[in-house]
Amino acid sequence: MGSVTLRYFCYGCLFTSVTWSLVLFLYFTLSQESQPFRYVPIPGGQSSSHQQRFQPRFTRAPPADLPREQPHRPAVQGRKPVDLSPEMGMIFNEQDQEIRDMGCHKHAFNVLISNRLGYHRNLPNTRNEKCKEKVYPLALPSASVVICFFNEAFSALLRTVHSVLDRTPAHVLHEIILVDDNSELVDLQEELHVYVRQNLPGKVKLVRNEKREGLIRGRVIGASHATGEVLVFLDSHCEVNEMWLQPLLTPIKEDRHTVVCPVIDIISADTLVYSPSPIVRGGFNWGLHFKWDPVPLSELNNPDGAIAPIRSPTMAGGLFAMDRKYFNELGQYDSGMDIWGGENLEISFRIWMCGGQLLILPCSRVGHIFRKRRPYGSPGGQDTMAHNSLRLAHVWMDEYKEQYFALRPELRTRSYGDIGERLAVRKRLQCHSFRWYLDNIYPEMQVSAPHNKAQQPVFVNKGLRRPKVLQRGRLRNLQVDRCLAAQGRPSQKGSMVVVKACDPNDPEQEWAYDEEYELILAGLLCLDMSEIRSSDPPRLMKCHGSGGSQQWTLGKSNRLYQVSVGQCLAVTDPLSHKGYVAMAICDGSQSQQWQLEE
Ligand code: UD2
Ligand code: MN
Repeated sequence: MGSVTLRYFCYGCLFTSVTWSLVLFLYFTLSQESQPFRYVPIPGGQSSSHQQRFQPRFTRAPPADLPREQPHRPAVQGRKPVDLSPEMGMIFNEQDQEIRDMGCHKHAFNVLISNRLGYHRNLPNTRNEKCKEKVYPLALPSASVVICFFNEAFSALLRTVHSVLDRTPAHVLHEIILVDDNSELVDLQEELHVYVRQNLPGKVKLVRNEKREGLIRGRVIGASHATGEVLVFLDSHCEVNEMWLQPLLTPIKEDRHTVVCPVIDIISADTLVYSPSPIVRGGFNWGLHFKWDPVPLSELNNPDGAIAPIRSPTMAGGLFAMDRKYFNELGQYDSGMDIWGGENLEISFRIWMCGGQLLILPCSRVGHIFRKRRPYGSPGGQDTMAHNSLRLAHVWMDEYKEQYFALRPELRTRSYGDIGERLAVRKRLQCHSFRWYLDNIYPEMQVSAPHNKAQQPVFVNKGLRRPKVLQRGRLRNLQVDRCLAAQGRPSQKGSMVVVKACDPNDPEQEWAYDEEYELILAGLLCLDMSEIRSSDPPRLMKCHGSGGSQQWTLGKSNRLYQVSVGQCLAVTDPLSHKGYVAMAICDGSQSQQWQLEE
């Protein structure tokens, strides 16, 4: 599982550098482009809008305009797109808490916010301005969108589907194929069936696997039901942005051996905030983990500059479009691969080595909820990433598989099933060698002597700048008249915080509140709230700069609201000298009143 953690770490690090202020700026100021097609609304739906931003209200009764949801079944939501507001994360009662905690456990993202957002929301326009000037052919190949899912949160899945219906011109959208990979959540199955029948007739097809196949065979099954000219694969927790499909279909129309990916924008798992990704391209390391790389200058050196297609050595895996017949000719996927992992590198190597090309289209943007952990395992508990990587190493990497084995010597003798059919694909297509791929497509890849250490992923954009401090001082609790400080040393990672007698001369009591809504103690560590267990107390952790668990709003109301858990910081037992604090449902009580004073 170590390898799996690394993979997620890669994602996390890439995105930490997207500054919160930029996100907010983009989110709240940029206007939307006109929409070429809208899904025809079904009359009678409720609508909701959220005008009040950054002034959370702290009553126990939710504001009337906040969409309510039932624990397991989000109400059929309004058809009018809503805006995300920070108060959507607030917890008003035990039911909210339960939805949030269950959602975190089952889906590893904030289902409370997802449900309140509903199935239609406005997204910030994250495309480069120059994209608006691009003209795409009216006649484009028709697309079958394939979405394979296992135990997906209903609202996230439906938002994925509706975002496609809302933002895709009808004439290019042939169909949407939903492949239920034998999900175990009963209400998901039943509700979805009813919802598709009642609200999504026509273009949306629902297929259910009789047993869990995993996303790789799942996608092949989805593709086998498709009849459009181009297959477009999406994860089940995405939101497509304006004009997402035309930039993808155009290069395929020009050359059907071109496989294309959108830029994958970031939807925060904690807050559901949609923010732009930097333009990067796909690579990998010798542990066979996908990673993002900076785009080499040679790629940016063309007349179209920032919006030109970028040749990418690999794809992230979840979001891409490919001519359907070409997908079949090229050998679909390796059906000996299970559940999750490795198929993205396998198809990337295959595309390049067997005569195709893989491009990222900066003018196509699709958001994806990046989770910090995968909320599901494999049926037999196996490490499917290792199994799948072994298969791809043995089929495609020739002598370079030694680079992998140098890092994973325990896998040298591990069995990986029959790869005869895959070797036959390679032979049939007369593919290049892996050496050719490295020399021509990924010359940046360092080939290390087998005894060298693992290559560390490249973290683009990391540590570009420190956010500006807005306010400094001690954080005094108004009820107990004591100040927030580390329980141990302020430099000790993981230390809890407590309230102590205020001392204006003690630098260890000085907090900085910055434009990214972080609270930094003594210039060292950030106040952080576990995203998985909201019952844990907040702790001091290394600042990660990506909001969520380290994002606090400190308004005029004196409440210290944690956006990621939707709760307020409170002194737990005001009469005790121990000074413990914890997160609690925001109730406006004295124990939740804080002042940052210089
Ligand atoms: C990334 C890819 C994902 C896939 C994976 C490697 C992106 C944005 N995502 O991981 O598409 O290429 O790397 O394998 O590039 N699912 C099933 N059955 C299963 C397990 C998962 O249908 O047994 C579905 C799942 O509901 C989701 C999709 O497969 O819609 C991808 O799974 P994920 O979101 O857990 O993978 P992710 O984004 O971490
Ligand atoms: Mn995903």
